[in-house]
Amino acid sequence: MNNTWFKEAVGYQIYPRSFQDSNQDGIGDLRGIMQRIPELKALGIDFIWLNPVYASPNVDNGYDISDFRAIHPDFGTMEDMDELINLAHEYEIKLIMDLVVNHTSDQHPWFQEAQKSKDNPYREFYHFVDATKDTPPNDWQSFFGGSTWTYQEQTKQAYFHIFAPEQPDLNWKNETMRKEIYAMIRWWLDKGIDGFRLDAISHIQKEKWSFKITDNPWAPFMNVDGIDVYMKEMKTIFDDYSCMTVGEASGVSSQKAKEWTDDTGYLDMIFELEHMVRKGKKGEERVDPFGFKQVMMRWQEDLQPIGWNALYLENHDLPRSISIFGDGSIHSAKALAMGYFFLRGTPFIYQGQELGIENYPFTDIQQVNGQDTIAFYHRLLKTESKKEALKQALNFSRDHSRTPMQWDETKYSGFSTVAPWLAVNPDYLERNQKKEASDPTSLWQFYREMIALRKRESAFLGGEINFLLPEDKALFVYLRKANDQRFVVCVNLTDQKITATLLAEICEAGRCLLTNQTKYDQLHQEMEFAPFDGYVIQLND
Ligand code: TEU
Ligand code: CA
Repeated sequence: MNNTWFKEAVGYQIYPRSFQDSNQDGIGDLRGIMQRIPELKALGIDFIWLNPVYASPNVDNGYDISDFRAIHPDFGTMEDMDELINLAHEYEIKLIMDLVVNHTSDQHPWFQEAQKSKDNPYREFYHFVDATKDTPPNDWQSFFGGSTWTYQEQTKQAYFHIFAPEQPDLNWKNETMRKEIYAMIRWWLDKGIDGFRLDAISHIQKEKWSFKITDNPWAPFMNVDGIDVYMKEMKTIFDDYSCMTVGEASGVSSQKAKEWTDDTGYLDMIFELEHMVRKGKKGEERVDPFGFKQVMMRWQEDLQPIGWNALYLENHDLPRSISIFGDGSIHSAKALAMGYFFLRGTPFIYQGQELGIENYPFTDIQQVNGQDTIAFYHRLLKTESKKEALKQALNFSRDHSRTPMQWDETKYSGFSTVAPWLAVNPDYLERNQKKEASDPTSLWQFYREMIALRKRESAFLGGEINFLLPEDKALFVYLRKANDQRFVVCVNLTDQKITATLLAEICEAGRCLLTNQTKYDQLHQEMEFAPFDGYVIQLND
């Protein structure tokens, strides 16, 4: 099916728990999202990716699903969901949902049945293997720390999970299980949603249990051979509905990504997880600008001309980009924004990124919600002081991005009128949607302009991309071209002042379309850049 609307679209990721509370219980919900659709429309986005809103015991904030066809009461009802889909569509905003099918919750009826006995028909939906209390079937390690196996005395077997023990992995070899999942996928698409973000999808196939881990502890479940069978099977459903699909595909290399995102690929695009390369002293690791640039160039080049990229700087699993990549200033946030937004692919904005929300100044582990951060902190305590353990754990904490949205200057930032489930970042007084919408120099306005510009110029959509100064450690420079139109994007990714020698090719006369500096209409061959300066310039024909 040839439906490529997503190539011209800009996505916006909503973390429902923290977006807008409509019934004043401190938790964001579906009706809250409905209230804020006009603000999203004003920004200019085309589709929403909604993090999980399904029934869940919330061991992993909704990524442990106990009923795929039910809405968690915190978020509202199925009627609310239907209304949200309709309302978004009225505003010509599409909506995609998270599809979490690597695992379920241990409270899902399938798993509840499965653990009853060895001959329960649902046993085969999961991975159960003979073990003893002290000898798991192998030494594989989970993403959240600790063994991938949890032993059950009753049947003298252990079950397999690559995340928390409360998230048992589904057995994709089982055809009955797959049919159930496919029926569920159709059920949601029949409701009228426009596609899915496929969670942890590169992990559904596992190596044989005898596989020995060497350097990469997660190798036995990273894009393992044989995954194509399941991906192709799923693709037939996606094609039936010509819906949009983006996979979270860690471990899929940029070379392999073609199989995933080419015209005949399993999905429309994938999120790679390589570009937020961190470097520096423990606890203070920042994104390495040159590492970022190299990863981006490789992915862009490897997927050109047929594959397609999903572009992002933030999501609900990462700290805030302005803090770990920029220097906290709006100036730096604008530079980062220009750097990624005009690459070849579909840009995603994570809620609050467009406002410049920073990492939360946590001072105590009690303030943290994320299980992974808390577990990491306790592991660190074995060798580090409390202060050091906190610093290191927070440097990677998911909680920074999960604080409530900042809508206005009122108490609790317009998110709620009661204390929210996670504290509001104190920077809300300066960085909030209402204030920024009325300030022409704000980051929110800058994003709005970027979105409009991207839509106006086809070179940013279908055009080819060429990188210049590939060896330069600070400057990220690329050209986009289509139908005789040429655009240069030139950004200093570092917090250092630099002088660069630019190629004559990009210093021709033109017109500055976007910058966070003085508007030069022409770049100079010998040019000075203050920290995080950036320009988007259209060269004359
Ligand atoms: O994250 C998955 C995830 O982090 C791994 O797939 C990733 O490959 C690994 O950390 C590599 O470094 C998703 C969700 O985004 C996250 O919020 C959930 O906790 C997780 O899946 C489990 O469903
Ligand atoms: Ca609520």
